[in-house]
Amino acid sequence: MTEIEKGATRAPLAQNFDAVVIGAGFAGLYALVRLRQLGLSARAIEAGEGVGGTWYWNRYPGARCDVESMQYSYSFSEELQQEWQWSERYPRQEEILRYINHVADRFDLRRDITLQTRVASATYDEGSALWHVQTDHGDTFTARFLISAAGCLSAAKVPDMTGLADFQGPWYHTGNWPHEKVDFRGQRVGVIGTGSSGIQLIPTIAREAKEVVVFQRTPNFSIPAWNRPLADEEQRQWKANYAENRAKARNTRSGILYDYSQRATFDASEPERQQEYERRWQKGGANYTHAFNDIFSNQLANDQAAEFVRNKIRGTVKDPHTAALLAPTDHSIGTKRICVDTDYYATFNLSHVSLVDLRATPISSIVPSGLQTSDQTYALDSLVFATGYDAVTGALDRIDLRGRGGQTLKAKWAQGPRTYLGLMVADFPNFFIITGPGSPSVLTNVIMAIEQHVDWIARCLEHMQAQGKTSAEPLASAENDWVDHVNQVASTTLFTKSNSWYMGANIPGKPRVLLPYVGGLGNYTAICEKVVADGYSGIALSAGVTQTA
Ligand code: NA7
Repeated sequence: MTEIEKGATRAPLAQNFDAVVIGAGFAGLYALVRLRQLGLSARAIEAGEGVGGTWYWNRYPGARCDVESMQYSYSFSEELQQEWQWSERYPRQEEILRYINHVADRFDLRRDITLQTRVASATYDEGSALWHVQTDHGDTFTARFLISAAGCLSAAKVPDMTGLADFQGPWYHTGNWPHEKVDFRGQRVGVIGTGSSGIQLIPTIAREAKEVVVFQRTPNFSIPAWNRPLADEEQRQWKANYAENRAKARNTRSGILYDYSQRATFDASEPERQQEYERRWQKGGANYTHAFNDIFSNQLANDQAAEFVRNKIRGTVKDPHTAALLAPTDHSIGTKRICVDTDYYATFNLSHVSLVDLRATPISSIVPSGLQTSDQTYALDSLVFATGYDAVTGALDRIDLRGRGGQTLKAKWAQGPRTYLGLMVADFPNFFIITGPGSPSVLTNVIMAIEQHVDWIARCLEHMQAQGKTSAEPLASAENDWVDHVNQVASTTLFTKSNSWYMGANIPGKPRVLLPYVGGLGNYTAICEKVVADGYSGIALSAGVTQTA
């Protein structure tokens, strides 16, 4: 089968594979590479018209990765990492999408991908020990293994707002942006949301639009990117030491080679602290939050790092009232995803850009001519929702996914996700999740996390092949222990105190749980390795159509 099968008019397919992979972003593509190496047949099912996942959909003006180009790329192929040339310190969405398309071609992956198709349901059949997968095209696939590469930030969330259907102008969500250029020239544009996406988009749109009104519920901390072209010499140096650099990165907390300080905040004098914050501010990027080693665990330490940024905001934004609104005081720095920007705060000095504080004057409704808050109606030609995602669990929640006894994953996770290592779920045999809840996922350079997960899954499947096993399923006790461990580590940090999407707090009714594992990628990898060394401890490996005890 080939990519030609994409498109709304094709006939439904029915076929058996060793593995069905949900999604063809970074995770899905690498899963295909590894499954093919094992000699397994596999099919990735992808909703987009092209590969790329999050980077296929997130085409909004200013979209850029907040991990540097030389690190935000696959490490599994030395040839690939040597041959690809990045152009800027932080990669633009277009460049990342070009890269991922290059990977799909280079490794001849397209023949195993069905595009423009969504997995609607996946049901484990205990009789045959196979997964039955149905798509929105009426395809029926069976597979022994079901691998989710559905992504952590792929279920875009447009808030329920009365009147949106009657809005006269166009509206957009950053996570589902049109493929053709949106022309904002001469327009009055309303932007709702000031997370990473809004913070990247607002300065970019402001260069074009006649007027930009930013509707802010919660301000976020943002560090300048100081983005710049990547010098040939800098790339050459990276590439000369790529293998070594990647190995080091994999052992860090976030899978990124940062300058992680070993010093506690109050071991430094006040002038030393200020000097260190300033040095990192001038360097730019999320590395700022590693200025001292206790920023995520000690409230007073965090307050120091946060106050430095608030002072920068006050020093940049000329109107004191706007500056005060932009300076976050409701959460600790880093406990909501730190943003990395180009000219974000300075954009509010432009006369055609204004900020509306939704805490003081909440949105009442969208009206045909614009947006109404509790005190005013704003006339707008177009609206942008930079309102984020049902993160980490949202993409899987949208699939009718059923394990033993017809139990849905949604029901199992009703009080919060339960996994073993963030990778597997009890009562869902042979189901693997790449960067699932309870794994480091969104707290890392996600490509490093993806590679670690896919490699682990591939080794598990290889082990099963060698041992003549056909079923892998975590023990309920192992899952319980892992969930307890994830929550225990979370409780030692400041993350659990913030109303962030890391905590599911942006989705009404979502259980309040720290979704990623905060123990760090290096430590997490060591735990996964120990599980392997102990003969896949916590996992029942069996042959035939047997049930776990
Ligand atoms: P985020 O970080 O979830 O930001 C969403 C923003 O939208 C945030 O400021 C929200 O305010 C705001 N929001 C959400 N719903 C509403 C409603 N109903 N009314 C007003 N404002 C709202 O999503 P992003 O796309 O920016 O970034 C996601 C990740 O992608 C990012 O962390 C990077 O990892 C890449 P709130 O804070 O909830 O008050």
